[in-house]
Amino acid sequence: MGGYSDGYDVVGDVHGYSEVLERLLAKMGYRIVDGVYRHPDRQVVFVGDLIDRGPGQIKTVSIARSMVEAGSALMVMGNHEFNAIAWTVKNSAGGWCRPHTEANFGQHAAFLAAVGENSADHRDWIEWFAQLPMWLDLGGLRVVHACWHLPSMTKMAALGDGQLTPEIVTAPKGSELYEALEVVLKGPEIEMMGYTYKDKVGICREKARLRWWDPEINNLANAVEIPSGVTNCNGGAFGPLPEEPVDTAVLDALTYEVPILYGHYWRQGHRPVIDSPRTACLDWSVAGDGQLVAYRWSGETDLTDDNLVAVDSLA
Ligand SMILES: [Mn+2]
Repeated sequence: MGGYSDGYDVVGDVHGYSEVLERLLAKMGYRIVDGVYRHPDRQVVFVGDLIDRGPGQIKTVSIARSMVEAGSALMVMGNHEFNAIAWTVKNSAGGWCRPHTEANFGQHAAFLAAVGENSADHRDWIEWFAQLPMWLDLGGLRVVHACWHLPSMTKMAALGDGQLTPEIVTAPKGSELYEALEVVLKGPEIEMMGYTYKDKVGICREKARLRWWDPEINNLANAVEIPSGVTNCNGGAFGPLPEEPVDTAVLDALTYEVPILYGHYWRQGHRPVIDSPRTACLDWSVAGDGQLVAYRWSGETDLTDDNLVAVDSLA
């Protein structure tokens, strides 16, 4: 087996679009040898969210798993793999860790239908998801599904050294452990200092997504991402937010000394671009007629747009 000395090809959220994944792997020079996609001197890293939404659920996870087992890929857990696990686990109150609501079922229906809920195959895939690392520190490169956030990672690592544990899966909503998992797999949010907005399903939000990937953030106005076209919770125009300094504890938790690659954020646009020389999102909405994107990293300390490779979802 090769030494993969030339670097990592980090692949964004696939969400069951196996045919698009196969086109991306082929474009990067991966070929099927003994039933497994391989490259003579590079290795894939999946950022998580292989499942839900698309037409090739089992094909997608089978491609990734065969590559991981053969050593031609690594993978971190996405929030969709975590939710798939939590869907099958009861909490101490007797309910499901991932509540079986209509909305949650809708998000997970394509995978459940493809695998057969409660089948032996279903149990086998859940076991495989459960042993995935929640982040990978590859020396000169860090890979995580949503956010590289040291305080949250430290809390979880104290239990499982970067692996999921039953305590983390069953942690009650609002607990420190629950919040730590949310930050790493779904991304951090911060309070808007009394400002509110109504989200697309009509829920009043007092927190907004933190633009953690931007090393320049320093005030409320530039630190949060607000969906376009929202109103405040009284129905009036939202914002503008004040340029008030953000809590230094929020900023101190972020780190940019090594490039960080992640998915999760449903970026859109004709051409993928990096967020900064140390941060790049690889989720370009393949499930929304967007693109499947990889970053081809070969040891550089500053990321560049030139190393992004994309294939269209519709082709
Ligand atoms: Mn995703």
